[in-house]
Amino acid sequence: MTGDPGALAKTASAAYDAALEVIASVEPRVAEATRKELADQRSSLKLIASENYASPAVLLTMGTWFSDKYAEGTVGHRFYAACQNVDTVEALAAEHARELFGAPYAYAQPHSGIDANLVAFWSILANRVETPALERLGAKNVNELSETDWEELRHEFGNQRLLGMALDAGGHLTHGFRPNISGKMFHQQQYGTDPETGLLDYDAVAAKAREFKPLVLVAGYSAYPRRVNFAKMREIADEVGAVLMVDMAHFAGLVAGKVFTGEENPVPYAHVTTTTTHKSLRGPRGGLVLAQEEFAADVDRGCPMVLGGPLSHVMAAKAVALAEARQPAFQTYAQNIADNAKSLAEGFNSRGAKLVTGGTDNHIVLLDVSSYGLTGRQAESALLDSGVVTNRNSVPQDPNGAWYTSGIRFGTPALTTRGFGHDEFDTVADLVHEVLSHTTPGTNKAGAPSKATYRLADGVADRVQARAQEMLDKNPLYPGLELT
Ligand code: DSN
Repeated sequence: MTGDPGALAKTASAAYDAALEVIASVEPRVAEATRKELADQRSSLKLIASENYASPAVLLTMGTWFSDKYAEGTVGHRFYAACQNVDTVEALAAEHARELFGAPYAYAQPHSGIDANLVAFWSILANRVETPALERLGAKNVNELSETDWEELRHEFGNQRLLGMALDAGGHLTHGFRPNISGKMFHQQQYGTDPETGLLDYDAVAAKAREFKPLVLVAGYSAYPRRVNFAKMREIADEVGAVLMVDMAHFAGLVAGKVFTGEENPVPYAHVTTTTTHKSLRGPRGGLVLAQEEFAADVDRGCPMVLGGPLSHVMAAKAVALAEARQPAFQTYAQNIADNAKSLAEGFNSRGAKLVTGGTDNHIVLLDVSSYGLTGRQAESALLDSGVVTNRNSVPQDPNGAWYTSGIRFGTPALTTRGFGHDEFDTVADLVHEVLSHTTPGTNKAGAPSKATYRLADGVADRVQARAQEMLDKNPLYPGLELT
């Protein structure tokens, strides 16, 4: 950010006051909930690994008349008139993304991570299935296909294979999980992690890929607390003739901030890379696709192939956030995210807690709460009672399944934005340990053991909240932003 932070905070305060007054004149309950959301976020320890706090500049950019504009198509090639200003912001978002990540091509339209992944899947299918089939059938595009040809093409689309990381190993549901469309549109198989270490076993991934021969090999995770070697994943993809797609939604901030470099930076190795823009990247809620030139034209067909009209106000905010991420200060922020995750993991380890893989080298710490005799659901609720906001998560081969789970996932991006460092994260580990070691499983109405109910010893929530508040007060959210 350039300019005097104090003066900018004052200006932002006036802007939000004015906005809330205008909103309240129509629906005061929305204005009230908006105020309350800020107060709630300010007074809790936000440790959800996929959340962050975007800057006032990013937030304010989303609240404009760009929201009113339709702009299906691509920059300079729209299905609607008068898109000159949308062209400006979309081109800026794409330019910042290309420069920041060193990608040949960037597409800023996806509304979310799942949309970005859908765009990527369809671009890969178009590039590797549709185009060769059209050539073989002597057609320029699908409109020239006969009914029989079209049937054949549909069959080819429907018979493609995808290999992704299993959900309970830390993968994401869009990486081929059965209840997600990715698990229905592809024949899918999953790779897991080593049962002893919890770490990715590249030889096992390679063996599975040789046997399954997927069209798409997906790398990336939402709950794996370790770095991935993308050079090795590309080698596996090349050996079996697969396209390497990397979903870096969780760790895009660590790539942008040059914490993940060399073989840990997916962008040069993946054919197509997807991300969200609101997690460690600290932008607006949205998605982004980066691609090698070979896939650019197919990614560009994302809207209207699988996306509705672009959210121009969000693309404008992506441009602002990506500009922020290109500042040197973002590299310091990204390094702090990773250092703080280590501090949190050490804090847990020194208190005897059990971590999946034993630690972390990214922004995630995955705590196995079975060592406290709890399910993830019980632990998540007891922590929330104490002002600690986390989410429950499966651990590898989780005996409690994806609903109750045995894990709690912690992430450091949000509190790092607030200014937390080593000592604060050690205290966070202490507070979590205090809550969990004073929580006992409850019973259901029939008196049988329950995976959901729990009892938190008296006084613990208040004690933990008071200690958390001290740290929160010292590290204010949006310093200087005061609503009247
Ligand atoms: N909701 C995101 C996360 O928490 O990881 C992924 O969908």
